[in-house]
Amino acid sequence: MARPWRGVINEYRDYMPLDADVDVITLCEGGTPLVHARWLSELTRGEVFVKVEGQNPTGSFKDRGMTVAITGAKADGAKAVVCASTGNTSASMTAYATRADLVPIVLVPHGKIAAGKMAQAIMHGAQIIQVQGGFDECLELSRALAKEYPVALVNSVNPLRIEGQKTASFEIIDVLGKAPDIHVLPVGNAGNITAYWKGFREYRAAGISDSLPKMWGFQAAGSAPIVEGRIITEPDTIATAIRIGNPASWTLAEEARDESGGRISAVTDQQILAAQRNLGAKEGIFVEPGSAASVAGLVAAAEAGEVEPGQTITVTVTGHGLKDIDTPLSHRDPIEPIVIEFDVQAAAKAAGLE
Ligand code: AN7
Repeated sequence: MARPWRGVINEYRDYMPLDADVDVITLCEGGTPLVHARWLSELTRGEVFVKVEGQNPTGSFKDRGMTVAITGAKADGAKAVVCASTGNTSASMTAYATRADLVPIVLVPHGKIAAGKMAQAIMHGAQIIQVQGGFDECLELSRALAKEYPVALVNSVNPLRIEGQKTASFEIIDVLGKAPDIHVLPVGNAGNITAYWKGFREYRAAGISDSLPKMWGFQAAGSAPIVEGRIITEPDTIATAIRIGNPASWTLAEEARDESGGRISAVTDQQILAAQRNLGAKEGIFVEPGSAASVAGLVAAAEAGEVEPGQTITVTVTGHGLKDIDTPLSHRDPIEPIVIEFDVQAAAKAAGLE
């Protein structure tokens, strides 16, 4: 019998800055599928694989970092934890905090987080504070609370978050047997691009892989501070997960881009919505809008002739589509329901079989 997956701390223990006897707080996160993508492979004339992070316990990649951050906070004797969030961090943090008996305090932008993510934090028993402002203001408040009160900050400015999230790179190399030529992902607060780059470098330093990918990051056009080289004070995009105007890991993201010979570019909301639809309809993978930014970026680059043929490309899709069903449904033609009587012929007719 195959042994069960034990979560990213236990699977990658040698790469974790934790004491050997630490009490590991885990939901068995990680070990997510790397799915071959036919449509994207044809489009790029390469081999494209999608890293489906929506398969994590709370439906996003945040769980990889949260297991480490919460394990660390608990070991340090914390009683309460705080985070700012566009939604997924709060869903993840509240789940792990409750397992560790820590009080979760969550600051989110008022009216700007997807209903599914809000439901998660509520069901995990959090105190949710809605701030009149965006993510950047929420992060500023969270930092201040952690500085002045006995609460531990678990946003990705906490280095333990990065240590956990880097394991996605390990998994990609473990499955492919090599590093990809290009790795593509969405960029918001820029913790994840920083973490992937760290993971790819650590595996090469350990001699497990012998090359490094180019890091390609994509921001939403209305919230693209790194692309534009300036803080965006009123970021705007339907992809609320990455609606961030002043990323905490801005410089580290630029380093990942420049050291790898990669790029960070912008994609429009229309491109994001189209990529989300196509990934669902052509590959069978339903992701949230923020996650589709990576796919939208790869599609745009391929269509512009910017992808050399014959490359191995991995694309992270960061969160599950079910977290936000309102955005994609409200941006497509209304679906007329077909209602029939209890009758085989009526069903056959409605299904277009006769
Ligand atoms: C689905 O939950 O910032 O560049 O507070 O939820 O590492 O910030 C979420 C970010 C991409 C961007 N995709 O990652 C939060 C939050 C999804 C996300 C990102 C987020 P980073």
